[in-house]
Amino acid sequence: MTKEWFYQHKLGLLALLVVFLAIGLLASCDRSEEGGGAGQVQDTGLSADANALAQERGFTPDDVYAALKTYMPTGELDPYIMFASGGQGGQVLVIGVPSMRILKVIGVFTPEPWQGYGYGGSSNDVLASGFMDEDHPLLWGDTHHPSISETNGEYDGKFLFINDKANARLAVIDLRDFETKQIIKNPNAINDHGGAFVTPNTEYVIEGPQYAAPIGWEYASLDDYDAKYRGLITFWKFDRVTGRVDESKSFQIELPPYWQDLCDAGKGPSEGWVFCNSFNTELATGGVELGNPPFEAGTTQNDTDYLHIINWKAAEEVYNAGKYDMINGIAVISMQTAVDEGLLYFTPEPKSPHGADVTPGGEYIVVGGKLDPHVTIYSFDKIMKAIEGGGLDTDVYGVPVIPLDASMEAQVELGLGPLHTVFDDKGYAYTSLFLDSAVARWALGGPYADKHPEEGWTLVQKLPVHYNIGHITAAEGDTATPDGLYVVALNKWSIDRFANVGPLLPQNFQLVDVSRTGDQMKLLYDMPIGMAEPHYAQIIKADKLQPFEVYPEIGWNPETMSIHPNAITSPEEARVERDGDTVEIWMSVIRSHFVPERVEIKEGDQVIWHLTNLERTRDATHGFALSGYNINLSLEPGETQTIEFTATQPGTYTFYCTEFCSALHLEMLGYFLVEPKE
Ligand code: RUQ
Ligand code: CUA
Repeated sequence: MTKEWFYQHKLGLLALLVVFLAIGLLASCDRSEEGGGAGQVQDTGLSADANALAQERGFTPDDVYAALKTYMPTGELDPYIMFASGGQGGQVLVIGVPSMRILKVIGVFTPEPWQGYGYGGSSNDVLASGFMDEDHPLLWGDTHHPSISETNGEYDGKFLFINDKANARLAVIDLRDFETKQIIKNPNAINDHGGAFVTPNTEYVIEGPQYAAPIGWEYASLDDYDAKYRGLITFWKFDRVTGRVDESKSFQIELPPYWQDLCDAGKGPSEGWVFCNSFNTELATGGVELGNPPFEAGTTQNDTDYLHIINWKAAEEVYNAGKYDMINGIAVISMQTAVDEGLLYFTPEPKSPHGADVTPGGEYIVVGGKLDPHVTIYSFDKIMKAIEGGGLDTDVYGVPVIPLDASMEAQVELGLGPLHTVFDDKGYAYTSLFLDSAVARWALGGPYADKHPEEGWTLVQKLPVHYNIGHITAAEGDTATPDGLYVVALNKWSIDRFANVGPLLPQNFQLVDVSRTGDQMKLLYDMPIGMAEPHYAQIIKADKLQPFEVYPEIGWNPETMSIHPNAITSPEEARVERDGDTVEIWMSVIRSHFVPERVEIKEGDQVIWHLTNLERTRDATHGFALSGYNINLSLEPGETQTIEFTATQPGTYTFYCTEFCSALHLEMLGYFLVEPKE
């Protein structure tokens, strides 16, 4: 039996094992009732120990199935990798699926000492590029929606994008080293939500808006809400070669001050279009303390809000034709131009909607109305026919509105609080039901109807989850060809699922097995997230990721992804040079010493310190912590970093390696002596 054979038949083998075990459990129950011993359990293929343990812990066959599905023996790697937002922690979590082991926390909007992110090296520049301005640093973010770069509508595993809802920022992570390379502060928006998500070939990374504000968030009284407040969707042009967003080729479209929410990009027949929910078509401005209805009541008066239907390919042409205004350094297509050029349409959507998700083939858009027990399915084809038919009425801002009966394909009643929908390879959709605390599996119709035994547009199963599910994600779920083995429920509350750790509880990711059809969804695993509240996540096949094992060459600068001009390649090149008040240090770092080990300077000196990790061995990372100066680097094999500071504090300081890199790691240190001025 070769290893390959085993892997190909792993699922079958697992199923067999479970059947055997179930029979074994039943048989051994019978035996114990008969007073028989456990002597024959070897027949199950499991050891007597394993069988006894399952019995001792009272495992059902489902428990054993779940355990076998999620267990990874040492050295075996997860077939999927999940990138989850780190919520108000501002980071991205990297998690193996199905084991649900946390593999990494990527520092994005918040400094992350473990990676030396924001403590002296080039990552300081990355963080600083996302500040409001020099005097107003932003040292955290609220990450919501990670988005893996795509080629032809499939995750390509090259880049990851994520938004910061709190400050309207976008981050670019390079998946060659899983490090944040760029943060952009949106020059015209102060918060965002419906992003990041990408067009099918990552031409653009889209940042949708949330709470309306004047463009450029200039002061305006809420009495002028209708006239001065606006929504704003941004199309960030992504350059794969530089691995950066090119702000000079990006543009925005002004939208009415409805609160645009989640968006998704069309694909296949709907490629070139973007679909965004909205709520607060009531234009409520709050003020419960003044006797106005609170926002939660004011924004939920209307039975329907507007699904925004935006033609980004046409918008790109309008932008290329120069029909925009430059506002705060970026091109903004006005609402009037958007209407005149046929870039923007609405269709009603019930009621206070949240998620808008395009089916894998791009034929339909599924919308979950938080206050409506249905999901509403729109046909892109019908939308196009209605637009071509013309004669549409408009909303108060002059945007054409396609009547619901002209755009809708179907509605499926699922239960309370439908939010987000993801898809599998069997023609099913999975919708999170926040109020019901359940995952609804339902059968798609149209071209998907012959993939499953059920009738199209029908509810198939509701699986309870724990508790208050927000987002839901599926293996390769946002691609044109989802995998359909696993779904993860991203639950907001965990209540009683884990040991009490005080009044602030972890969130709960629940892994669900969706490999079988019909009502056979099964809960497999509970994973506590004790570091903020993740929103969305995406799951990619692990073999699509090809990160570096060590940096390609000694002297690699992760910021530029090229050789650092101040890299050195051997300890012999290490040195200290003084030029007036400026002291420049070229330091080598290798097990288990720094060269030089003594750095002696004078109070007030300007210090420029280049450090190169000369290691070529995988995992031979060294840290560099400098006491008293808030400096802490992580130097991965081959990496070069530069830190710059003024030696304002005289005294005797130490620098040392923070990674236990060798038996003589504790000896990996040096003295930094700052001689006081007279
Ligand atoms: S949100 S729970 Cu994506 Cu920010 Cu829906
Ligand atoms: Cu290098 Cu410890």
